[in-house]
Amino acid sequence: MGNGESIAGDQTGILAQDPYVWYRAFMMEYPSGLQTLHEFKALLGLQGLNQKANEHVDQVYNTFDTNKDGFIDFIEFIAAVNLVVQGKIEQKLKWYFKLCDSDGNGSIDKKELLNIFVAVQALNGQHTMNPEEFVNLVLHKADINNDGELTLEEFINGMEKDRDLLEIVSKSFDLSNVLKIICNGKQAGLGKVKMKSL
Ligand SMILES: [Ca+2]
Ligand SMILES: [Ca+2]
Ligand SMILES: [Ca+2]
Repeated sequence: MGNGESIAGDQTGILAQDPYVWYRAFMMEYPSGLQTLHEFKALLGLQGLNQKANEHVDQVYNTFDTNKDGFIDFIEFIAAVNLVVQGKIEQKLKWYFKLCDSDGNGSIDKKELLNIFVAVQALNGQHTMNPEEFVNLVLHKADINNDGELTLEEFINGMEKDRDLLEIVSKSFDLSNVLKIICNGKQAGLGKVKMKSL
């Protein structure tokens, strides 16, 4: 009985489906087996964003596109689903870190944290917390050496030590809504079938 799964433990319904269900949904929506950045944005209703917001959405897309060929294929999609839905906390935290560290220098500064927080909120269509507040809280609790940046170690240790912080960060970076939209498609009949089992 690990307690590592409790964060995603309240996810039921579509997100608890086995990979075959995800596979069918993905292939129905993307018969070529590939999803482009354009489709990703169209599906989530993210056209016409300003340049900055656009860049952050690209960044989220790029973390899904692990082989960097410009498409999200089914394997990458399932990897993202597994991580977001069933991943162990440490895996998720590493992924969040990667997501935040947009210049890839191995630490997250205030601006990076702020940008990605705003981007993920936009993707999820939810605004649960003031971005400034969020960033200050995370830095206040996790920036052990007080240099205004978080290393991977500080980030992970900070979350592991503080359950409340972990919960806030997990909720804030939770992309399961995005995955739900991707898999339910726009008006897909498949989505309706699944709703019954919720
Ligand atoms: Ca790819
Ligand atoms: Ca950085
Ligand atoms: Ca630091």
